[in-house]
Amino acid sequence: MPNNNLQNYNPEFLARLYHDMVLIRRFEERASELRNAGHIPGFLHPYIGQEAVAVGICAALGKNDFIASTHRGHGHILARGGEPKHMFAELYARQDGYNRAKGGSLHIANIELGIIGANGIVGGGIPLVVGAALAIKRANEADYPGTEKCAGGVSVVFFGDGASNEGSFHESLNLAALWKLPVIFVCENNLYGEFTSQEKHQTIKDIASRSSSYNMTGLIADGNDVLDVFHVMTTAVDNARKGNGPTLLECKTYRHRGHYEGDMAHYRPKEEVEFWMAKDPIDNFGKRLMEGSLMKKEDFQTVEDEIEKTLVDAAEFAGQSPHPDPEEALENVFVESYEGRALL
Ligand SMILES: Cc1ncc(C[n+]2csc(CCOP(=O)(O)OP(=O)(O)O)c2C)c(N)n1
Repeated sequence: MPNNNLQNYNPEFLARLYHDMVLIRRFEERASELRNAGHIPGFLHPYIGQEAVAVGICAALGKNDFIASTHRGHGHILARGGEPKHMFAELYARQDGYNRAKGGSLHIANIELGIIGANGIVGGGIPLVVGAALAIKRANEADYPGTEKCAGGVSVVFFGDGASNEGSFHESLNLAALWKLPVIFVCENNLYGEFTSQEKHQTIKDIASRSSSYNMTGLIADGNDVLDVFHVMTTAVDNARKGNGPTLLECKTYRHRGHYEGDMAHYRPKEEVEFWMAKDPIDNFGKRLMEGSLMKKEDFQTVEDEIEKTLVDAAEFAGQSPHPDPEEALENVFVESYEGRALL
């Protein structure tokens, strides 16, 4: 069983974790610049500060697994293998975006990568992964045609502390526990739901404690320590794959920026921000890799240079991608007919 000790891991794996966290951070910084330069319409919800969660969780997943994401989802998609060029194209609302401009920043989905959708509806992804987990369970039991491809998989949802107050959260945990589904509910507790601090929107400190209402395993990880997240997630994934049912995994973390791009986040005390900035997941993991002689000073620059090139190329690709044809607007839109009449 892996743990938090660097020496227990393959150096390439550790370097990959570091790389992926830096990729997410630089992607988000560049997205913010591109939005301010007028290339990206709509809201952006930066993931900066929470990178260790997406990377640690996705590193414990395999090909047959599913994730669902949130309005703050770029990090999840990148950690699951999303390509920056198709992500920027989606953010630019262009044809080469993952969803041909129909999703935008908040709704990227890609079934090939096992991403069943990011979601602008807070808590919206939680019931979706319960459905995916039911398909996995049926596939494992081989009694339901069409589900073979997801056999052996697990289903994972990311959501925030705010979402853990919603009905969809409680209903989903209840059903997943009752049916012993292979789901991991990953709560990224960044201490704020929009502009409201956790103590002003719920009475509990540990959201993982809500697992006890559903007779479900609850675990807590240091969400700013990528190895701790990976280690705790591995336990949850093993349990789900063995048929032992779901886990509520709370990752304690912090977003460095405001709720969305442009929010100055004046509602946060200075000391709190300083405390969490000192726990920066990338700086601290980089220091550990240096101290453990797993990366040298020049290796960090190589990572930065490679990512810079990827992002410059990706933004250029997005800028050159055509705008979608208005004729396509109603493609992929499904509406039930009413008394035999199509509604569209
Ligand atoms: C159902 C629903 N209610 C309200 C909103 C408006 N809203 C957008 S983000 C957000 C806060 C979500 O907080 P949290 O779940 O903690 O996620 P975080 O933003 O911290 O990542 C709210 C209330 C929404 N998008 N959907």
